[in-house]
Amino acid sequence: MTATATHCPYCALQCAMTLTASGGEVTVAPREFPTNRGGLCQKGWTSASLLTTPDRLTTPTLRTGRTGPRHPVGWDTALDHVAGRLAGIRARYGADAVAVFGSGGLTNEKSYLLGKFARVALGTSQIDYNGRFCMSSAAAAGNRAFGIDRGLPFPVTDLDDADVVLLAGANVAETMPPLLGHLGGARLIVVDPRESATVEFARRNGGLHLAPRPGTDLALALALLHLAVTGGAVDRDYLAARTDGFAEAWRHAAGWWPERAERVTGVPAADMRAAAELLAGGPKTYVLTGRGVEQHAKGTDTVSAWINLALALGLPGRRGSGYGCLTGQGNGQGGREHGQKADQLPGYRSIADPAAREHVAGVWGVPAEELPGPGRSAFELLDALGGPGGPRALLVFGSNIAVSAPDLGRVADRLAALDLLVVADFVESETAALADVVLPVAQWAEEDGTLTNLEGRVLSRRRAVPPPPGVRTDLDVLHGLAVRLGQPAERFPAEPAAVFAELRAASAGGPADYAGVDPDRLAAGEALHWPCPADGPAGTPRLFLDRFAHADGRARFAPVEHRAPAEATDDDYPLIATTGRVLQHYQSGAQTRRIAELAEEVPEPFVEVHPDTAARCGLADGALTRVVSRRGGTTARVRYRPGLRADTVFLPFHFAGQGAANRLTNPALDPTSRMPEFKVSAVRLERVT
Ligand SMILES: Nc1nc2c(c(=O)[nH]1)N[C@H]1C(S)=C(S)[C@@H](COP(=O)(O)OP(=O)(O)OC[C@H]3O[C@@H](n4cnc5c(=O)[nH]c(N)nc54)[C@H](O)[C@@H]3O)O[C@H]1N2
Ligand SMILES: Nc1nc2c(c(=O)[nH]1)N[C@H]1C(S)=C(S)[C@@H](COP(=O)(O)OP(=O)(O)OC[C@H]3O[C@@H](n4cnc5c(=O)[nH]c(N)nc54)[C@H](O)[C@@H]3O)O[C@H]1N2
Ligand code: SF4
Ligand SMILES: [Mo]
Repeated sequence: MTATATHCPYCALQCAMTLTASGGEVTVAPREFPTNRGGLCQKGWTSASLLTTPDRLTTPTLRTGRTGPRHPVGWDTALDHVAGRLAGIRARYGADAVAVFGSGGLTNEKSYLLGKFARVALGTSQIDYNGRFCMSSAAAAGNRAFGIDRGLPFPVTDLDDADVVLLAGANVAETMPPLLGHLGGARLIVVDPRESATVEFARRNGGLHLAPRPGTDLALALALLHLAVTGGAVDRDYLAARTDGFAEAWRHAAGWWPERAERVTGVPAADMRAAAELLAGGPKTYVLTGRGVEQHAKGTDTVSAWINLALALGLPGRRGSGYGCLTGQGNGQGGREHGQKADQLPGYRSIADPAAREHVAGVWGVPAEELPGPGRSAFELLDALGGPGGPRALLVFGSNIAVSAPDLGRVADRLAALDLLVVADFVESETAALADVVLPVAQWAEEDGTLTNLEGRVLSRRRAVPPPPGVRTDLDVLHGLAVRLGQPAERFPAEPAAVFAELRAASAGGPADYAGVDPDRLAAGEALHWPCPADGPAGTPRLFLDRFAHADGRARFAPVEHRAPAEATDDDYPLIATTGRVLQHYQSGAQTRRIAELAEEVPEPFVEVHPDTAARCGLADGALTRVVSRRGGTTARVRYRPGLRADTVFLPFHFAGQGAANRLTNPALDPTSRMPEFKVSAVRLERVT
């Protein structure tokens, strides 16, 4: 029996657990750690059962034609085939004809090597990742306001002492349950069109629920800023000492008195006043945002509006208060720092910055002028596949885009237009099912690696069991392909420790500096939060206490104005569909739909509908309905939800096929972050007979 201290495979809270392997079985036990304090959610508890799932992939498979079944082949055959096809497509159409899609679920080492593989071994600019669908709006708004993007600029345990916490578009009771252990002492203000599990939790502690119409948070945040100003809650000394741009931001908020915002958002002005009063009282106050405010065609400006409110109240950079964005995927934070984003090089450097290119090219041993420039963002990349001037081959690592991308009908057409689709996964995801080549890779408990949690703290995940025979790691796959594409073997190490050493050098001096993240100190469990420069102190648990990260050290208000969602309701599509998560399932469901205990609890697609709305549509609780948008339809079972706005329905996006919520969703993109509008689609409900 061996016990291994590690962390959960799923979300950004990265709860600590001990895995015990004994006779082919692996058991999970929670482990004491500041973020989870010995707690785990149901997904964490059941996570080990995926290690022995009966449909685990263990043999590479490929087909030579564009259709027909794939056949099992040896690794050499599979990698030779992929490398040969990639080289051929590149020779014929140019390097940008090959594209790569990565993931915030990958370890830091994988994210780093994937970005290097794309830029150096493939020479392509066409790489982006699923984090574009996840936190890119908060990242853009954070960079704009603070000059840096770290989800929480303070440790989670700081929340323990909070008096008031505003949670906008975050349902942490289902998406990070152990986080509630840090919120029990605070009055919560939850902003969500639904009476979510988090709202129920908030109510037990005298909290408030503001339920805006989806896509109207920007107006709500402007109104709360308006009330902060008219109520005298603005911290004028802080504004003068630490910020710029308040006057411009106020010019917009001045027009958003509460009664006007009530007409747009549906939130009673009295509730806004109650929230403003709570926020003004504090004194230990936090504003936290999640995907509910980000996944909009104006997500960046919406997050900026919430940051503006936090700045006006003087919260960021003050001990015991702050603004933070709740990162989503296991390595959602690290995954956006090491170069798998279209515009980025390791260390959170810009690929357009000549000095950054010189530094990273130096570490990689290639001429800087050979590095490609910025590529397309995730949806734009998917939308270009197989089209004129678009990529003709796609490699996917750690994402199930056939379920999780917006407007799935359109994405399916693009995937079908490719000459070559290669997917590395450990199960036959819906995306793998479409692939020409599927490469079976190791899972989280079968390999070593580091991740960076929602607090910017770097953690070690450890190998607890060997992968099944025949399975390779993602790093092995990248190594094998790079060598076949003519790269020197030592340039693409397959050992996580060697990759991490290189990552530290590549990140040195960048905003996300990992140079001082010493593996021995990590292994000893030391709390190392980036930036962690080689010669500096041991990491930075709290940012902004003295200065913000802009060159002048000051934070910036963003002059943002409300605007309507990209798509309007009308007589044919009278309701708004919004989408999100349930406790039992993770993302596209590729993992959790295979875990019996979770699949039994939430076995099938459903749509939450207010009983009055359901009655108007002639739909009983439990009836099947077809939810139809201007792009497509999905079939789901009606669940009465009295605590939901009557103009809104909610669908989880964890299901595939006819029940996939993303058949409905609108790929309207935020102009800055290029985040799609997952949270607002105009729909109608039809009866299914
Ligand atoms: N169980 C579970 N946990 C997860 C995940 C998972 O798939 N399952 N995924 C992880 C990942 S990658 C992420 S990104 C996080 C996401 O974590 P959250 O952001 O908490 O998740 P969501 O359910 O997408 O959205 C949160 C809430 O936003 C609300 N909402 C919808 N539209 C609007 C709107 O216009 N305004 C406002 N204010 N709210 C709105 C929804 O009703 C929902 O309750 O969760 C992480 N944890
Ligand atoms: N409608 C709607 N759509 C959404 C969202 C929403 O709120 N509403 N949220 C968006 C958000 S925030 C996110 S983060 C995305 C997530 O959506 P996806 O990117 O699809 O994420 P997962 O379902 O986690 O897919 C991970 C896949 O990679 C595999 N995998 C896991 N770990 C590894 C690994 O280390 N290596 C390899 N090679 N494979 C691995 C898993 O088995 C699975 O098949 O969905 C987005 N889509
Ligand atoms: S909250 Fe997140 S990290 Fe913790 S056990 Fe659940 S899924 Fe895993
Ligand atoms: Mo996410």
